[in-house]
Amino acid sequence: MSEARCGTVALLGRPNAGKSTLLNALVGEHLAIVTHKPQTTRHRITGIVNRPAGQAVFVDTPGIHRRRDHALNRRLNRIAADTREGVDVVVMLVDACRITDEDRLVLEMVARLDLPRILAFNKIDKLSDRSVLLERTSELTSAVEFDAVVYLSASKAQGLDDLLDEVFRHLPEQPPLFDPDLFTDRSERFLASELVREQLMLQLHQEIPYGVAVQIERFERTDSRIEIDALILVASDRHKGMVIGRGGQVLKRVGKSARIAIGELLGERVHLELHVKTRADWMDDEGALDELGYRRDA
Ligand SMILES: Nc1nc2c(ncn2[C@@H]2O[C@H](COP(=O)(O)OP(=O)(O)OP(=O)(O)O)[C@@H](O)[C@H]2O)c(=O)[nH]1
Ligand SMILES: [Mg+2]
Repeated sequence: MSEARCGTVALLGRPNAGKSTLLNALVGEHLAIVTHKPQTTRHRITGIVNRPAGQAVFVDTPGIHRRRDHALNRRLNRIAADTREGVDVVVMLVDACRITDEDRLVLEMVARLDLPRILAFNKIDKLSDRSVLLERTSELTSAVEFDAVVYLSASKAQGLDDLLDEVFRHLPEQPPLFDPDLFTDRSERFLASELVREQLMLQLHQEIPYGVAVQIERFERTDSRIEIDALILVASDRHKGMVIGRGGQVLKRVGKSARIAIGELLGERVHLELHVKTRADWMDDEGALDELGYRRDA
């Protein structure tokens, strides 16, 4: 009988390809935030997947994109591009419905990594005609050699075992890196801040969601619940007004949905207080970006 395998798997792809949805489907928890808006993920997030074959430690990354308008956007690309330390396998995820210039940018990046590569087409549930996959597969695999190609739907949990089979085939034989009871290496504080940001991204419009960041100021367990104070940073006073909303309605909705999501993830009762503060143009302030943890080495 062969020994169990274990290793780290980087998920790379353009914004909106479905990387975070895939991470959540593999782990079975709402670990990484997901929205229909591009550039939702801003940090590397580890999701630990245990199977009889071994342990695969997936790393979700920010979408690789062409926007260069803020220091934040440039950092997001670097966070993704620098995901190679300790990585054993790279999965390039594409939206099967269309291949874009940003996918080609990811392809160039993946080609430079001297690692086993898997090409994964996501969202196949949206394709009425699957014959287009042949052409799209040959476009990408003629540019770069892949060790395997898989087709899946992250949101419908289809094709996940095919992906895992290929992943485990390329992982080294070694004991698990993490305690099998863990599903991430991220702290509860971090997960809570992200679930607040997810609601802000979903409930705000146009450019405002991109100018919002969340910091947890207090995270305390009492006998009966977790008490959390979160600070929402916005880039201007105008945005502050929109985050609060008329009569505080927007903030109230965000707070309620985030409280429920945090409670579900952590399996405990949660009390959540939200505060909003303007920090002018923080997305272009390198000091603020460091403080908020948007670091390449994080
Ligand atoms: N129909 C369908 N939609 C999907 C699938 N996977 C993801 N989506 C949707 O695609 C959108 C983007 O998903 P995310 O998981 O946030 O994408 P991402 O690659 O993490 O995006 P960034 O964090 O911005 O880089 C969301 O609206 C998802 O619900 C799928 O398999 N099928
Ligand atoms: Mg994401």
